[in-house]
Amino acid sequence: LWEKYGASEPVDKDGFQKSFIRHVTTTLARSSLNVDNFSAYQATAHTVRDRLIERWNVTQQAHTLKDPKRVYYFSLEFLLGRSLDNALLNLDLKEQFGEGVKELGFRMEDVLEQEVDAALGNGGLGRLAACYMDSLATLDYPAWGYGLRYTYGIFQQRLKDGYQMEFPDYWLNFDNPWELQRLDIAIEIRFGGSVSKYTDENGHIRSRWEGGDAVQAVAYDVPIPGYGTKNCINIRLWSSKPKRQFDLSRFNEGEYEQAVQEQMKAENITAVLYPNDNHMVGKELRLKQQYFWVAASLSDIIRRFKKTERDWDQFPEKVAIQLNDTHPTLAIVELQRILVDEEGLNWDDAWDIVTRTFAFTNHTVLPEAMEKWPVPMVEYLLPRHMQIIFDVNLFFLQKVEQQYPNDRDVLARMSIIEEATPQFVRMAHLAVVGSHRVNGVAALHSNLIKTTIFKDFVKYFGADKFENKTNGITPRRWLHQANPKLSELITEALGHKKWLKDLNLLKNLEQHVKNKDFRRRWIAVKHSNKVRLAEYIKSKTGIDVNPNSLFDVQVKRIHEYKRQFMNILGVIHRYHELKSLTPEERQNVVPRVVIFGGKAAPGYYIAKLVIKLINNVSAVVNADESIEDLLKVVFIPDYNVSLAEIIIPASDISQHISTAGTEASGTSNMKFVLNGGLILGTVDGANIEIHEEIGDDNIFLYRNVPIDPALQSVITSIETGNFGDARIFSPLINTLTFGKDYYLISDDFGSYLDAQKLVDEAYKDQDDWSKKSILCTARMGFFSSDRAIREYAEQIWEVKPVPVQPE
Ligand code: 26M
Repeated sequence: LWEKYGASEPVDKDGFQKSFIRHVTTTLARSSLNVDNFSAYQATAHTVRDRLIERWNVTQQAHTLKDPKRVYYFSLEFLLGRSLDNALLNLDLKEQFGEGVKELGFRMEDVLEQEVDAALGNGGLGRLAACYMDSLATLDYPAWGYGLRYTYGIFQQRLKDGYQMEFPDYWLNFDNPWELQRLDIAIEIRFGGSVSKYTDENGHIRSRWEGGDAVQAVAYDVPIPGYGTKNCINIRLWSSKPKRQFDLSRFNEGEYEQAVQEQMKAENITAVLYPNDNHMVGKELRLKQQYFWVAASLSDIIRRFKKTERDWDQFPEKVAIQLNDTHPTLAIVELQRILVDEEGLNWDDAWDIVTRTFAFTNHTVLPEAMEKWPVPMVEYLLPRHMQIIFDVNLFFLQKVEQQYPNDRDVLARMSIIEEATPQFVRMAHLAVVGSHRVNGVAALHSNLIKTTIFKDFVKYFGADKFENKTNGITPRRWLHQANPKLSELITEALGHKKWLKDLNLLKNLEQHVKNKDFRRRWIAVKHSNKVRLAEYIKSKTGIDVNPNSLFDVQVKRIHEYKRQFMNILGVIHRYHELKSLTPEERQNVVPRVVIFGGKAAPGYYIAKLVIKLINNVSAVVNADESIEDLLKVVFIPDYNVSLAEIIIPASDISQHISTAGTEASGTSNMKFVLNGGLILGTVDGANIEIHEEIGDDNIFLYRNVPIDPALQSVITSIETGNFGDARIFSPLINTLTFGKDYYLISDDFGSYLDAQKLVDEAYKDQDDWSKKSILCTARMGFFSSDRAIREYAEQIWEVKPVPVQPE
């Protein structure tokens, strides 16, 4: 019967329509007269979901049979965005299903627009995890992601009077076709309680963690299809629920209501994504999230491992766990606890298994982003883990002392415990000590961590433990999906689609640079993407922008180190200059549209003030008829993955102007260049490697030089009240003048303006610009996340692809 009825449904146009109608009728319980765009989206999504589930089953079955070493990517954030278009393209169903949708009376664009983003991440780190899942699936790796299923994703941003307002992102309001609920997979997670000692049958003294409160972790699986393969991997997201059974004594004591109230608190754990990017907040609930997540994930992995009845010492030969930043560091402690307390291994054997299992990626050197947790808080929530951390530290420091006798300073510097009042646990130190590999995310950053925050550890463990894995992005979403016209042009020019799986093949575009017609078509694609963005800007902000202008874009989280402030100061300077030009001089000006987008953490006062300044400048400049189309300033609200897919392909120049040494990598820089946009940037993060790949002529990098007088007149202008009430901006101005100007805006302003002049000059020669643009795209092969994932797989995880057999 399984053979007779279990075959998958056909994926042609007819098969699609049949399934669509079945889902409208049964899943949505609607009639043919009652199908709006949203219902059409749901029915299409469910049809695709069915296909995904088939692949998911086949893949997981193949992996179970083969039992290869698997890799588990632990990330508190997966910033997936929308799934429908991506799944249609990766499964190569877009054409058939598109026709099917059209015949049913809908436009595919409208249908795709209905989907809400899965925004379970803040920015770079979360989106990187999503790109890596796409590459793991595409390259046939036996991989799973583990994360949390937040009820509320990153907040929605709206503007009121130029100020950021935050609104809850209740993304599960309607059903989510991209997840499979697994009510059968529910794991109890304990908090609090106490530790008791006992003597086991061999006379060894052991510890037992008892009491406390327990909640349940319920699994939700998100299938991730690869491109051009049957492989479909899984992201398992945990949701917190009350235990099914609760404290009966409470009932007996007549405290039913209170007992129910207690249970309801369980749901808080996975309620909300913390909206801080590159900033540590020491909230107890955040620590609970971290433990809840790693404990559930490890228990799941261990259950899978135990089915094969292997010895524990083979665990690292079957399991590689990658820690996406320090957020999952407690997994190191939890595995040690399970091995020692529950499985009865001795400490050293257990620790050897632990360190061979984990590897750790660092994403930042900013001091305020380094995770550290107060010892009393850890002790209270996780008493046994706190003991283990102290023991790990003790044994570690004993070995350090052997290597450097009588050097008390080195012990204090390297200790996992910061000796303050109260004491703190330094999660980065714990992650380094508990992993066999540590990596940074771009060449400069990886060198920086070796010479600064991890300097002592490099000396102690040896340099081989520390590696670079330059970030990458998936060309499927960030070119093929976001820029279909450019993708088509590239495929036509190269004569194949293989470049989507082997991005180095884009090199062959270089030979088309000399073809005038190709250049013309290349520019035409960029222009149509700019028209698309101009329409979006008009519809959301009411601002008219001319698509013939130079589109200058800075979209990313708002943070002082990223220096959106410097950008807007530069815009004010440009505005002043424009106003002083004679009519003849104006003839020579390149019209510009300066586009900003990005969220500020809700508690980040200065970042929010930058948004307000941008909006005030926008209001003044856009209303000034005397400068016509020569300058427009736009802040696009609620920047997210779906918006990035519209903005990035429309950019002529984008800004990546962090203070040197602060942006670990940046990944949007790669997305812009891949889409034929040039970049204006500082010598920082992955900008350096992008420069190496694409060459001097195709990037505008600038270096630090001493303070510039132009900055003073801009500041004076704000202080005079030219951009609204000057008083509200004084804290922002103070960061430059009274403070330390920590992010060096004053030092870099002059050279920044010089670089902007070069951009204007270069843009005047449109034909030459088109050559630069083509070369940019052609030389971006290195920045595919496929390359990055292969490096991780071969050099850190030692996992091999497991191709899923074609049916
Ligand atoms: C930590 C504690 C409490 C609450 C939130 C956090 C937290 C959340 C996100 C800390 C950092 C978070 O993300 C940092 C991040 O996105 N870093 C970026 O990582 C990218 C991928 O490697 C790099 O390209 C960026 O340069 C880097 O800033």
